[in-house]
Amino acid sequence: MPKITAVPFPLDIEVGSTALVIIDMQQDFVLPGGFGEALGNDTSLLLAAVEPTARVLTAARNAGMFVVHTREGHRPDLSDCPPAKLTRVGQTFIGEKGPMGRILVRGEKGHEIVPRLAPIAGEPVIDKPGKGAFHATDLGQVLATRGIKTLVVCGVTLEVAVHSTVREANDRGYECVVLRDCVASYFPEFYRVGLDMITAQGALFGWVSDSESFVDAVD
Ligand code: TIU
Repeated sequence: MPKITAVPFPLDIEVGSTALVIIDMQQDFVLPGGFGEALGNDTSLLLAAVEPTARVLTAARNAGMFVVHTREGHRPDLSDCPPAKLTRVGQTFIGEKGPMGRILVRGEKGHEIVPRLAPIAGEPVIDKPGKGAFHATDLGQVLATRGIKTLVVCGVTLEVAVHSTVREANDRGYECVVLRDCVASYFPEFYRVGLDMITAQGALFGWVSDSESFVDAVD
């Protein structure tokens, strides 16, 4: 069984019971003109995660590993967007028109996954209204159907959707490995501390590894 080098200790990852989960690598977060920039962030910080994730995606596909993509966004009528999310601190960016279409709305350009990481046939795309990928989605069912026990997690942002998903997954009994160069944050200190919080106290939420170790493990 392949073993992946990781912090705080190496982990066995059986290809057949492991899924690569790529969280919210959408234009709305990673490119200017979307939700991330509307919130006042420098989106260029997130682009660093795209190429390492592309290498991991290729290795996973070559190994025959199950791949799942997620997207954060809402129905065009915003009926699945809680008022508390829509109007947080007086901000009403969600549903507004921007250069990539209506922000965080399904079917709009900004909602799409960046072309470099585009899903292919056989890779489920989980549309989620929240930050965590299990909340109000069928991700648990999709993973259970495949007998998945371990999640290798990439995506953005680390402290928001990635952390929410890893915490949800950990409570559901999955072992989660976050690849440090395949996640990113708009805030360098959140990136550093966000990774530490996953592995602290003996992998309380999961493990942290990197793209090269993943590719080596499944090669
Ligand atoms: N704002 C921020 O850092 N992230 C989000 O709102 N969503 C995700 O992380 N996907």
